[in-house]
Amino acid sequence: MGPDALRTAGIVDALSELGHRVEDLGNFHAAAGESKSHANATVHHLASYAALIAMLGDVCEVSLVGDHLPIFMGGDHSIAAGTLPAIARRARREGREPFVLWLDAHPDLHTLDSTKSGNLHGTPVAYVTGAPGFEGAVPALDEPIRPDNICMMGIRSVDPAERLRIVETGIMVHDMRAIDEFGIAAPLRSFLDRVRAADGRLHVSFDVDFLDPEIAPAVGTTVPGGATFREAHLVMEMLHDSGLVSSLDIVELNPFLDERGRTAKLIVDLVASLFGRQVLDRRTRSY
Ligand code: HAR
Ligand code: MN
Ligand code: MN
Repeated sequence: MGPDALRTAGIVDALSELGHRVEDLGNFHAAAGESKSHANATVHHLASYAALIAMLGDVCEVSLVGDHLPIFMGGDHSIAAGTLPAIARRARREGREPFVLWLDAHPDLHTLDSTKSGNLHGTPVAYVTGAPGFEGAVPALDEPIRPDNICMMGIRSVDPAERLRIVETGIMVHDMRAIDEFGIAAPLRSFLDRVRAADGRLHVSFDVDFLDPEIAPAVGTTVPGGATFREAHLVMEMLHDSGLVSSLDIVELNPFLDERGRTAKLIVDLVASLFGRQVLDRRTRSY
């Protein structure tokens, strides 16, 4: 229901008003398939996860054409296990490196073996970076995304196995403590400088629980102490100014948990900031 809530909250009009031509390809569903068991018995919906990844491989081929900037609206963060490999394929066809800005309370770095909840939306980053244990269970990756090319922000809920993977892989993680101390602009600017220097193709994966639940209650896994209204808008405004973003996921919005659509409305406003809505017509400049 997340995508329909964003439509109702006016995502198409908001983007059109900014001068973009918007094409809504509608909803896609993965065939549920036979159930698939795993040695880790907590893992559930594995067949649907595998089907989702395969289905998104095809959908992404259709939407990652020309200079289109696709917005993949979930659903939960499992969709990133399908969008990221497709984006990486497209980047490499152009001779470029894929880069990912991961905005989330969680690093989603569990493997099928390490997850304790069995919730597969906690695993996409492990899968796309080529962590072991996915072989045979889900479609094989052509080529993993380099952990060096991933920057995470807003992180504040990390399980022990994920902590280890962060150390092992060297993924850049700006947790909320770092953002409190240094602000959100400096680490974002330094990541964007790296993407620009590498002529990288940048994908933004936006989990609604990146935001503080006081302003965005409509998520299943609320974690207090998230990004504020202005921190989130600033990220989006800086991303727009950078001109580097090529694709976007919006995930984990659960309208059943919303309060009169206010989370959906906030997300639409944030997407509008990413697509060029400004307070004043401000030239990009540094101070
Ligand atoms: N780490 C937790 C688990 O594995 C929660 C991860 C899934 N929730 C998310 N992901 N919202 O961003 O159960
Ligand atoms: Mn997530
Ligand atoms: Mn999350």
